[in-house]
Amino acid sequence: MYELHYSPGTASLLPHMMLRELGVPFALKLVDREAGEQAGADYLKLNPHGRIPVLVEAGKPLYETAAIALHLADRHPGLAPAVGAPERADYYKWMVHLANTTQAEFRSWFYPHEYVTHPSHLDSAKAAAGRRMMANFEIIAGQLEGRDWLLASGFSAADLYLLMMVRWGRTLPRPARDLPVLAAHAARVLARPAVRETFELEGLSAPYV
Ligand SMILES: N[C@@H](CCC(=O)N[C@@H](CS)C(=O)NCC(=O)O)C(=O)O
Repeated sequence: MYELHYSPGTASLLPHMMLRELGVPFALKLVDREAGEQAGADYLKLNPHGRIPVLVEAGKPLYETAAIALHLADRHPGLAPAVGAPERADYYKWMVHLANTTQAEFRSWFYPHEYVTHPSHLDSAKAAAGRRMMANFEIIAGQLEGRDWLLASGFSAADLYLLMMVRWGRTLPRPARDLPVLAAHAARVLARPAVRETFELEGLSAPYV
């Protein structure tokens, strides 16, 4: 059985939604961020970077949100096009873009102190991160225009990833949900019972994005 080390609303939200969508058994292990548990010796054995999430499978820890997501989608059918299918390339594009650009950029929005050497540069670093994020969301919205899901083949793990990004994007000067295409997409994903259940179990309250 899988064990998901999580903290409400953080990057663990993606694998948590996926596990519920896939209907596979798993146990949740809360990482107490307030107490700094992610930097403690026990957690560092699971992820030496001290970041959430970690998925433990048969005693073996796997870290990096996207790696966990790709692995779960490979192990259990339903959230990704088959290997070799035409939409598989788009699936890779979205999963990597959301991980490598959108989520990575959020690190500089939420943790700007990691990106400057002097506190006087903090506001500027955060403002620049916000600008990059908003531009990124505009491009994603343009790509999604006229369709229900990111992939032509239908709903996939990439849509869950985008929902998590749009949720985090509610803190930007112009929230991601202000782009109507993204708000409509988020509403579609949030209408899924497994997604609602995940949000409720994590104690996340509306408005979700
Ligand atoms: N690239 C990592 C980043 C994960 C990450 O930044 N997680 C945040 C929560 S959303 C975290 O653990 N923050 C605590 C910290 O950095 O001390 C991944 O995708 O797993």
